[in-house]
Amino acid sequence: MTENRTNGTAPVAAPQHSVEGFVKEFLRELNFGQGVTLERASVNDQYLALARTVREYLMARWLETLRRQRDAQAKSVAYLSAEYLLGRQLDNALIATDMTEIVEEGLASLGIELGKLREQEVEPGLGNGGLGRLAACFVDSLATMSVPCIGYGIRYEYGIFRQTFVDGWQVEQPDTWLSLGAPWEFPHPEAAVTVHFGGSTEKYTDDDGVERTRWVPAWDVLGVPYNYMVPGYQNGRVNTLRLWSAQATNAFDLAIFNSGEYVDAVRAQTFAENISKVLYPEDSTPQGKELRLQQQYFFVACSLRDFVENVLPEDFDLHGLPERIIFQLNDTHPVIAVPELMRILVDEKKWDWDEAWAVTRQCFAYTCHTLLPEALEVWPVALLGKLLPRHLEIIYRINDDFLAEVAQRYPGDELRLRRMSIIAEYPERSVRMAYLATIAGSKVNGVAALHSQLLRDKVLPDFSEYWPDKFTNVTNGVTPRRFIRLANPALSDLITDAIGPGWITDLERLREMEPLADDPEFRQKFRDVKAHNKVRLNALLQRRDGVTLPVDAMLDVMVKRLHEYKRQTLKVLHIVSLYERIITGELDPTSIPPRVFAFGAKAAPGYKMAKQTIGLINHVGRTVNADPRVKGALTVVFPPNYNVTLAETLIPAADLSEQISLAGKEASGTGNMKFALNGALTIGTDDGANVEIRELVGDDNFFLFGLLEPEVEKIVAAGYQPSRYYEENPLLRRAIDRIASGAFADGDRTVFEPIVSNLLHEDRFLVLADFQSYLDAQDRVDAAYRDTEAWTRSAILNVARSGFFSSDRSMWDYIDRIWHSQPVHAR
Ligand code: Z15
Repeated sequence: MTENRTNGTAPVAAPQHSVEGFVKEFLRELNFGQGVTLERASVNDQYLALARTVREYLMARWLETLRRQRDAQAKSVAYLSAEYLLGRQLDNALIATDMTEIVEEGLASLGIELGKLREQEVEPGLGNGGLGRLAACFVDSLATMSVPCIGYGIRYEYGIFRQTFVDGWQVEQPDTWLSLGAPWEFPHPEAAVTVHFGGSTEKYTDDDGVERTRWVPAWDVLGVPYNYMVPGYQNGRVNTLRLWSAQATNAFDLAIFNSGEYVDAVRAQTFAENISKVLYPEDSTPQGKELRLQQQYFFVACSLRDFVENVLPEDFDLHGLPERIIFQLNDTHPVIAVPELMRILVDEKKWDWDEAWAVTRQCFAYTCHTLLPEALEVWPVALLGKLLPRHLEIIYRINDDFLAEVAQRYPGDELRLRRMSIIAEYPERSVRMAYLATIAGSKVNGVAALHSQLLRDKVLPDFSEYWPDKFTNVTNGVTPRRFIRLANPALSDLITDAIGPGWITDLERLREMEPLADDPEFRQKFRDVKAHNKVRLNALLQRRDGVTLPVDAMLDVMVKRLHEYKRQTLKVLHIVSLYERIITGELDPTSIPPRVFAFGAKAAPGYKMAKQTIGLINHVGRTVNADPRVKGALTVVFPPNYNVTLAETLIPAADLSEQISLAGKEASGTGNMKFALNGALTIGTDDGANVEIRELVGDDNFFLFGLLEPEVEKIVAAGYQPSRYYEENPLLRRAIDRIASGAFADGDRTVFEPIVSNLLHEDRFLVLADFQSYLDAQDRVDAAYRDTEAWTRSAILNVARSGFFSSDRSMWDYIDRIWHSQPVHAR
């Protein structure tokens, strides 16, 4: 016990790294932490005690990491993200500490099954989709690479809603992820930060006779930091994720209490706490709600204050800020940090404007994640000015200075000034956050090669002409720890047996497997792994949803947020077409490889068309699954509430990965990478990171279809008419007619009428234009799948050639092209 004591500066020691050491600590946590004996402990007691035990193993590393980082005074990355889609923590902590076997054995000696306790954890779903999951992968990689990083974000009390289906239609339930205890978080109420809102600004003359502006806010809230461990993979390092929770300030309460309005005071508290209450469930379609702007400013103001006052040493000269920090803006959600830093430097530290701007513009870099115009955030000036009057003034000043510069470079080019202004005039006066981010950022990057190109050419052409060197690309990646090692233990063991364990932190080494693609024995083992993963998936779906799937079928998977541009409808048309051809006797069901079509998708609760599509998938599924004429040949499954946890079992079992967005619309995609790395072949368009996947794995090992981006542009410019395709393609017509006939809605033609008429008369994302090409590609899939050996060879090559898509590589690229920071290694 004495070696666990500390004199206050030396870090604590971890419990003994042995079965006995673990069991002792676990029982101590059960008795003293949970207050129960082993025989009375519920599964939740056991899970909480286990989580607390595992985190003790990380604690010494965490404290040591923080100490070393302070000593090194290295440049840190502050990742500013409104979302972190973390997934379950227990398993990741176990692989990071290499404790899985010890824990399994230790628990077994107490009659407890580790698997049971794993299942007990509710994942923190503090994100919507790709953008939030990317943030989680990035902080994992930085910890594993020993790069100093703090992830800043919001501790939503309710994460992404839990999706249920009632009669096949999506119904949302609140995500009460905190209700059974939160063993992974460390609240620090004593370190709370005050954030101000509203009010007005006023001019005054300071002691040196300088004219200045100050903000006189109207109300404030407290930000309480909750720290989470971000363990590196078996490298003794633990970084920090700091999520902010909103609370009422005492002063705020007191004022109202003093007026005797008890009920108002309590209401005021709820008002403050609303700020971190719930994650906005829109992915790629911002809602422009005042509460959302409050959330954004809230977490950004807390984070800047925290970094400047707590992370940096006392008396740090902020002129040196760019040597110590880069704030990476994950999309425009945290861009209000730019005027906030200016406000701190100019109003609080009393710097000159130009001096402050010179520092500020070195401290930020901006990642754009979209090409959809409707996804680019704009805030009405009226709203922003009401909530953050001083920030609006600062934005105006930034804009005036910038436009003056542009006017100098392009004299008389009035139109250009209007195009490049941060302030849009129509349809209402508003702040274009992407422009502010681009002007303030030292760098601007897209998230895949094609996306970065289109960002330069289509979204920000004036800016890329003005600052050609500001623009760069960093192709996204995914963490191989969670998405291979943890999600696919069978494949991980097979790979490690073949090439050793180095691939887990150096994913390009998967290349060493390439020759094994030609080894029949290895191919058999690879197929055994897939088969095993399908059995595992089936067991999960049986437990979770009570469904049973055929195990010998091709597993064809489309999992991602429901969005029209992603074109789940195209997949439905494929299924309906096959179904229709079989029941009309045109297609012999035994002539095609049996397929299971799996979907996973949440729709934003207010997104009507997306919810219709969910209803359609479920109704088609119900009809197809109940029809004896296609039994065994076609099966549709749509487990509700697709999340990180389900992805971890679903993706390793997949044979075919559906990445079928309209070319030029999906910025990158990251699910596409997870599938390739787990040995699924992709059927996909020339879009986002699909382009790079295809280049790497090779044309023969990828099913490409659909229009290319420039062709899409041409067709749209010429006036796209979807009904033409309907009239000219009998297969397409038959599939659409079948839906229109009410065949999937008990004969009711009205139910899916909105989808049908949207396809025929609008079809913004050219589903009908790509239909035939998609069907042809699916025929190639069937043909390829029949040649088992060739298919397996392709699958192995997909794994071996996808090492580029590690988020470790993405992080090296950020360091290289954007951050110029250095790892801090042990000692
Ligand atoms: C989101 O998840 C993405 C973009 C957004 O603009 C928003 Cl608000 C949310 C996704 C992209 O759609 C996807 O293509 C990309 O892979 C992901 O971000 C991570 O960059």
